Amino acid sequence: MPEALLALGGNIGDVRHTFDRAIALLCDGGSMRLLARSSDYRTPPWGVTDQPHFINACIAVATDLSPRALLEHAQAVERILGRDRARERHWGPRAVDIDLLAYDDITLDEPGLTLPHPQLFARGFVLIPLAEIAPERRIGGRRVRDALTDINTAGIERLPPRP
Ligand code: A4P
Ligand code: MG
Repeated sequence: MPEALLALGGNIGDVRHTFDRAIALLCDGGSMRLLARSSDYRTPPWGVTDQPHFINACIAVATDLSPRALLEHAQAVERILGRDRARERHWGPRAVDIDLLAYDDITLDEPGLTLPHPQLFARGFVLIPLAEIAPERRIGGRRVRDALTDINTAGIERLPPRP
């Protein structure tokens, strides 16, 4: 079955609880199965810096959804959990953002879906949790663990598991 890597981020509400709900909704026992979940990380806001810190995490899933269907499923889960794109700023605060980082070794550049995710290697808040669950994975020819050495990871803090 194909494998996909997803990134979760948010900075409104009880984000860690929202992640639990997001993962339960994404992997509902049907077309997606959870293979791995990183720790949650507290990360300084990137892009727009005058906003609360984010929580970020990554998951690996096995799925028989196509990449497009997976993205639509993830966007439906965002909406269920209160995300309203029409009312947010680009890079601004949100309850939960779910990005598709990679889907097997598929390369795609279509309206609304680019794979691998174009910003993947620029963002410590994505690469650090990803390196926890898939350090040896090569994406677009680069090994995740190696990509970590090129980026700024200042201020990113791994959170202990919740009780
Ligand atoms: N899209 C294309 N390819 C993909 C893909 N592989 N995965 C399209 C997901 N989406 C993809 O995304 C914009 C459009 O990208 C979608 O319509 C989708 O079809 P969006 O989530 O609606 O918009 P956005 O999130 O405001 O923009 P963008 O560029 O995705 O922003 P980010 O990267 O999500 O930035 N700082 C920290 N520390 N942690 C964060 O998580 N997140 C942001 C938001 C800013 N700063 C942050 C964090
Ligand atoms: Mg996004």
